[in-house]
Amino acid sequence: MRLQGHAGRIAGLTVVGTAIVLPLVIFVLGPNMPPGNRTTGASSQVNDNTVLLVVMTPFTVFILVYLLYAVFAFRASPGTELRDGPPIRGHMPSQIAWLVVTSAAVLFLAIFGTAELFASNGSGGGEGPKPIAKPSGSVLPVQVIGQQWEFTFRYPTYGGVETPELVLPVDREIEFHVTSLDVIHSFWAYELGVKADANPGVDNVAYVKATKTGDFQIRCAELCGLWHGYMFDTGQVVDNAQFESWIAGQRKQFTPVEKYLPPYSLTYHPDPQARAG
Ligand SMILES: [Cu+2]
Repeated sequence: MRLQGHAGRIAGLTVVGTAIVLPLVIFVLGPNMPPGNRTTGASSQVNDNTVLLVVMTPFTVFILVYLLYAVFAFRASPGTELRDGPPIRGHMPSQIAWLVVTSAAVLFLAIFGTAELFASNGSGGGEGPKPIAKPSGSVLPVQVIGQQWEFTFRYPTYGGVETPELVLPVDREIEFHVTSLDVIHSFWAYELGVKADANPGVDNVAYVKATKTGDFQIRCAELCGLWHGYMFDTGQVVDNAQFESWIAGQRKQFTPVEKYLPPYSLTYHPDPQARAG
């Protein structure tokens, strides 16, 4: 068979394969992609992951079709003498097509990815101390402090109270300020779609807005010493009234220790002399 015959069949099989796989990717795989749809950031990550999958589906199908086609169509029948095929010295139409198609895909993803970073106020990975993509409107700042081997949380709007629990109000834009007191940690709240580095001396800002109430997992995602694996917790997203009563209770409970806390600050520098005793 002539080369064009093979190319036509491979192209046809790729189109048919893509038409079958694409709806499965969009309607079955896409909605089940991590990290779910409990926050605006998480939903946006699911959308972006789905778009990435949709763009790569035709390429993946093409490669698999090509591989399988080659395995079956170009198989030497038993007993034939093995010889090289005729040499191929360039094929301008396919070279140009490949360059145009892959460049278009990569450029689209670069532009789409950049636009999405702004649309969802960062990727949930922390944008450093001076975020360039900010939500409009008011935010509730919540500080996340990593230390060997637990997270604590400070609420500057509520007198800088520090608590070992993370409770967030639903439908409010949260501005996490993630930092560390000792080594490098990583604040990972899977269901919120947030995974932000917690580095000593650094204020790492990440935004999130929970759209559903419920529990979420908190883990340290940076190997930070002996009890790193012990550094996990469960956080809660609750409605506004529950949040207000919870934070009032925390302020009451922690008032006696408040005088020992340093004033609220975006970073803390523990005094090693004092720590050494
Ligand atoms: Cu840690």
